Amino acid sequence: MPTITVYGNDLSPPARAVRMVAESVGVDVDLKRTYPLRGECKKPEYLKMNPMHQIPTINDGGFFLSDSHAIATYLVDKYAKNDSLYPKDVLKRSIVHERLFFDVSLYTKVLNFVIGPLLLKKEPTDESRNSLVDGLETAERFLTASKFIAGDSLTIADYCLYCSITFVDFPQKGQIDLSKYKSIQRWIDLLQKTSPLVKKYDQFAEKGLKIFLEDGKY
Ligand SMILES: N[C@@H](CCC(=O)N[C@@H](CS)C(=O)NCC(=O)O)C(=O)O
Repeated sequence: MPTITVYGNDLSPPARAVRMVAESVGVDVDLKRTYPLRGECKKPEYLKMNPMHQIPTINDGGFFLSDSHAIATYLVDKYAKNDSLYPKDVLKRSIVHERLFFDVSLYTKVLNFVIGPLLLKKEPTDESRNSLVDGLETAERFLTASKFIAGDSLTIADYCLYCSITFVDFPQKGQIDLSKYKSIQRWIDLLQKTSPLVKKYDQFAEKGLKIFLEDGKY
């Protein structure tokens, strides 16, 4: 089985999404636990691998790649036995891209809403709440129109957006009630019921949260 190194940690949604895609396409992951809040991504040796100083980053036999969405597409293109997670059909692939780019902006909103207040122990600002609600309403519209986030079948965009969206309610329960978004909730339930990988990585997230709450490691 091919093995790649992933620089990430158990709590980070984009790092989990990358590990889920790797496992889906039969790639083993050697996880090097890395915590940006500890300054680990700003060390010169890390900046050489990823000038954007973020997790996840992968090393695949000396090839370094960052950004979970770029990594997810690379892993399927390089290692998957079929194209179901990332269709080759131009129209279907374009919709996957659209949703992946949407995830980039949504995850920024999630981080602003969740992590800042969690670290600073302050209530989230109205601005960060409104911006996230707007993103969730968009996701709700996507999921009202189709069973999965980018159409009728599971794609890498589901893994990425699942990790981002469930993080809204994860470190601090009840800040935003996801259950009021009926289509998002239906999709979360579907993924949790049908994907053993989703269940497995939800448990890693719980483990990562415990480490964060005990040691502030993120
Ligand atoms: N667009 C990036 C976002 C990655 C990201 O925001 N990672 C956070 C942790 S979850 C990080 O490393 N932050 C440190 C920093 O930005 O300096 C991706 O999808 O990989």
